[in-house]
Amino acid sequence: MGFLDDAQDLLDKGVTAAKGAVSNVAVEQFGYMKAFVRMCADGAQAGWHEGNGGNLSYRLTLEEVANTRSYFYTTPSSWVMLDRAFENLAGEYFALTASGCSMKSVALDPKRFVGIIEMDSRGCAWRIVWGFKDGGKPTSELLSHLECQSVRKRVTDGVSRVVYHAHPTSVIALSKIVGPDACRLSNMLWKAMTECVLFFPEGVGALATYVPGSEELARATKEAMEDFAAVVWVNHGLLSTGAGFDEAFGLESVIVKAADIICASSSLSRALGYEDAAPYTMTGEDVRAIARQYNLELRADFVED
Ligand code: 2HA
Ligand code: ZN
Repeated sequence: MGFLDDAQDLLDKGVTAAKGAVSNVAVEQFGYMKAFVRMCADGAQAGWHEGNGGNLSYRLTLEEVANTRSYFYTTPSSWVMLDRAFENLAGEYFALTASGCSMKSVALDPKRFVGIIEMDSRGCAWRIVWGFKDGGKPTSELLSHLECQSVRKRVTDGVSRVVYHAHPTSVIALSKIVGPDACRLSNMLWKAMTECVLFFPEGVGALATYVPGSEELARATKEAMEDFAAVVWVNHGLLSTGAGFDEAFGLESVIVKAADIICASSSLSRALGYEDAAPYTMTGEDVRAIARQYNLELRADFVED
């Protein structure tokens, strides 16, 4: 190789390295990616993500895609076919946590533990355009995320962008007692504290025990998400959705707090020898009164007195 060839080679490598270095920094500096990474850390800090439990997805806005595009891989991964088409997700881009990653590690190396996928023009295949460095791939619950993203996008006229899944102890404990009964679960949560009906007047869905990551779980979740912004997976955890990161995390936090209160008050009442688990708990009328005052669309047929 002559001097000129060597020089060109160095130049090519330098340009590639420089672009890589810039892109590493840049995508992580975008507001949506910072918020994504912070939410993973917040969930881990809250104790909702033992081991590699939980996952997060975010549907990028057109502006975010335009700003991020120059940092996408020159050669994206090959397309991965899905079993069905998600027509209303055609051409969308999603940031997702990586399969097997621990939420507490996401902030340490976002380009490894987060990736961005592009959906093809028919919504029936995806490919990696950024992140998932060192051979990573999207969360094992990718199908559930796509089903939720698709339904929530439709029922909220495009407003919903975040799907968050965590394993909060009290919610899983409560799910063992209540089971897959959305009406009973919603009543218990609404009546645990006044904040609940303000956050989820439509109630919370509840699904039976399914194999994590399975098509059956994704399909059942899709049906529940037609009616509810949050769904409990019995014996497994909780999914919350929202327009932005704060909204989805806020919804998750309110449900977890209500479940904490139910667990705490029932064990306190037992310890004190009370017959009733919570003699002063809210009534159906208390729930209706809050909904009336704040003009909320309460799922009135659910409310039990
Ligand atoms: O391990 O939470 O539901 C990730 C999960 C699967
Ligand atoms: Zn899980």
